[in-house]
Amino acid sequence: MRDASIPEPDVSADHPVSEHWVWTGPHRPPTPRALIEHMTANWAPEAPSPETHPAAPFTRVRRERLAAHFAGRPLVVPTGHPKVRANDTDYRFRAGTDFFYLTASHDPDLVLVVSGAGSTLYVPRRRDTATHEFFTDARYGELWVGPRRGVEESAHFYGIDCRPLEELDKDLAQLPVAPITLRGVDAAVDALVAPSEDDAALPHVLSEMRLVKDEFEVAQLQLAIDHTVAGFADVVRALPSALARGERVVEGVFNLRARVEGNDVGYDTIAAAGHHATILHWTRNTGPVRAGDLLLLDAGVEGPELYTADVTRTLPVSGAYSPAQRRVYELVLAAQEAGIAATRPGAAFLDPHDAATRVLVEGLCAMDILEGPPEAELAKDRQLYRRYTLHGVSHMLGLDVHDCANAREEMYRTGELGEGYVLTVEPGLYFQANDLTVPEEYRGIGVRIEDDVLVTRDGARNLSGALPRGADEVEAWMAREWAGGSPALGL
Ligand SMILES: [Mn+2]
Repeated sequence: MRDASIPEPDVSADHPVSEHWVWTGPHRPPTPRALIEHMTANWAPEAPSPETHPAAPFTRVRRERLAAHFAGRPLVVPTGHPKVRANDTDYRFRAGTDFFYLTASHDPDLVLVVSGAGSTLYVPRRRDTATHEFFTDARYGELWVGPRRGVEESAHFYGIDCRPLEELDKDLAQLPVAPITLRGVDAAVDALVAPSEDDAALPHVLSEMRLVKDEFEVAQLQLAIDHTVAGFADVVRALPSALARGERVVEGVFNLRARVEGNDVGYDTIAAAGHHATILHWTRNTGPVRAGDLLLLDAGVEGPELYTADVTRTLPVSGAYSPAQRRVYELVLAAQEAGIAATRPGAAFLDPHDAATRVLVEGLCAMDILEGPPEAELAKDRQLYRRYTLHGVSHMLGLDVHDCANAREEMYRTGELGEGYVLTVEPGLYFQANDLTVPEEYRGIGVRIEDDVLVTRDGARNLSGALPRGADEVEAWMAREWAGGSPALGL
């Protein structure tokens, strides 16, 4: 049993000391001592949970590898705090990616210290039934926000030594060597630990470790992708409602699947109908969905362990591509096939991009949108095709949708692909509605096709291959979903 921590009356402020009243915080009215005593007594004891986190053996290996990289020098990795949405309401907390990679803990405010001697997770003390904050603190009190794992519970669940967060300050001051800190995540930690010239290396090393996905990560990515595939089918079934109510339906239906199956969406859903498809980050999703339009849906479920999918399909709202839509679609599909075929260990990261771009440029020349010949259009000092292709073809995928963003250039953009990397292959063509360089029949058409690809020992595996991709397959799949009849999500 924990001891009740009824605070002493606050004699430092302007409050009268009273044996009947307790001041529990600077902006709170006093609380009757009798009420505190009543609220902190006579609760049934908690049964300890025998559960351990399935990622615990993996996070241990990651921490050991990270410690070895820095020869055992202490490393401080915070997860950060909830972010304010407005006034006194916060967004739901989402753990810091690097911290989560090393701990699997979803809890806010924690700080991990990795060292050669072993790692320690600093966990805030609980505001449970033994404390007055249990009911006086709307932000942390467990009556308000539900139980949290404290020091003992976290140690068992995550398989790591834990200490009270309140001891972090003192423990850091006693380290024999100055630590290296992951900065920019937790302002309090940034202020607490003196800067080191080695701080800059830590984000690079963490991002580069995260390039290669272990077995747990690949399974979690596949899970997120499978739920995403189901979410795309949900959207197809909901298209009749979208015709009435617009893109909001598309976003809402996909995001429902994401919340039911996973943590959330991995990024804001892009539900872009008609010419909105030519706006790369159309996330307002306030427009209409019209018969005859294409719907570009770029969306990913972030799974329960925070790995996210990132998939795009461009669907004919009425169930069949028009001849002009189909020509653009099939060109983008051919580019994507070339990109996936170029994805293998030892290939340059940019090989899928270059392979897909070549196909797009050949097609744009054949459509008389580019003058040609393709070789001349591809020249580094020309690149006019970028008016229509707009973005790169690949990025790494994992805990972050644009994963491993702090990897050094030579390990990522100008580096090579390795076994265990997961990346997107997502060429697109975007013909703005007012683009006078494009034949009229193509104006306002935007097509992107995006899949999530695992680099294997001898090639690549399309983890999102279960979602139809060929134009005929997409049309047949939409017809099947509609024949199923039910707008319900099958949840
Ligand atoms: Mn993407």
